Amino acid sequence: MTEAIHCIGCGAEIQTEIPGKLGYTPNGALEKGLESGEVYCQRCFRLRHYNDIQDVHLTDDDFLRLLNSLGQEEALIVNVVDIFDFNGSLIPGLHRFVGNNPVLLVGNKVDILPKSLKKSKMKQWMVERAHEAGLRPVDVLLTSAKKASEMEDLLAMIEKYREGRNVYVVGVTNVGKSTLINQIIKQTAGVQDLITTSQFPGTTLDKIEIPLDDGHFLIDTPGIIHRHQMAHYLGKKDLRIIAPTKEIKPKIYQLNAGQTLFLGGLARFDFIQGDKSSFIAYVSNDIEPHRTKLENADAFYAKHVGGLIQPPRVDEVADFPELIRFEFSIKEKTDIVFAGLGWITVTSPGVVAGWAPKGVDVIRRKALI
Ligand SMILES: Nc1nc2c(ncn2[C@@H]2O[C@H](COP(=O)(O)OP(=O)(O)OP(=O)(O)O)[C@@H](O)[C@H]2O)c(=O)[nH]1
Ligand SMILES: [Mg+2]
Repeated sequence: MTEAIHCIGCGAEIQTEIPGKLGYTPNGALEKGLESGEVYCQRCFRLRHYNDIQDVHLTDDDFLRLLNSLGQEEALIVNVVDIFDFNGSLIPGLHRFVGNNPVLLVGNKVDILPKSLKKSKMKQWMVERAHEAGLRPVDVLLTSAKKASEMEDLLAMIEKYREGRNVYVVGVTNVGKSTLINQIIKQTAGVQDLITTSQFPGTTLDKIEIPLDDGHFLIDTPGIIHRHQMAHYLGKKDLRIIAPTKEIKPKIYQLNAGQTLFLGGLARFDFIQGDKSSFIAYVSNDIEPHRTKLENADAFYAKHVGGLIQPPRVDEVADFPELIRFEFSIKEKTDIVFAGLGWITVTSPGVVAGWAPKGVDVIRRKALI
């Protein structure tokens, strides 16, 4: 039997039989790929050239099987999280899966956080949250895979902690694992954009092994998809809007009790009780907040969602879940986080409510900034 060929872009096993199924590659493309030494499947080809995503289904079981195998091997685990969506990008139970292997915690996408945020404070905050989740990272690093910042530090840390072992890069979908590995490949081998990346969840489909110079491997892995994240409920065009690509400009609002702030039509924030104070919205610059009276908010939403307040776009409103309300009593400076969308910082005591599409989490956390 010949050895299976895997797509260098997403890791899927290449097959030439069933179009539309995982790993499908037309015969001609396969031959060309074999000649050049880089075989890409049709899905990767479309994604890379036309930014067009073809849905395939990976189950959480596949992902858990992969995670389970991590504890059975001696390796360095690089856990990448999206610092814009920290809580949403922690893998539940990761500390149990990795066994005794060291974990290096990498907070990626630092380029979109406001510059006013001190890196040392951010790292400290990440360590605290990791400890709460039972994870004891050997070290913490902030990176921007997109801007290629801190790549030398990352490489040095990987070398320091891997001690001649394989390196597994793990994390939930869309945190930037593949983009990060592409930067490493670019720095060390000069090859650009080898692995397929995209703004859609579920890009990498199987392990991708990149040889290191001592015979070991740097391994990209598919990310688990968190169903409670906003990305799951939006169309492709809206996804582009909610994922911030540039440094977030915080928007400050002076609100009185009895006022409501809509984040596009995606989420809603009610200030129910408390003295007039400042509220700071940290969401993609492309999402426009709208202020209304709390007593009119239901009617306002029903009338304007898909129109004055978007996303969702008008043709997606019908499929968009209703907003569900979570109430919080605030004592200290707190962030109300809308999973995958961003957060609103509440600066003084009071009672507030956060609303998100049914299925999406709204949580509170100690203020980050
Ligand atoms: N702003 C910003 N965006 C980033 C950064 N790194 C990655 N991205 C973007 O995040 C999206 C997801 O990147 P990927 O590298 O495909 O993410 P992944 O973790 O490999 O995702 P899966 O393969 O689905 O598990 C892409 O649109 C990237 O351009 C970063 O440092 N900053
Ligand atoms: Mg990937």
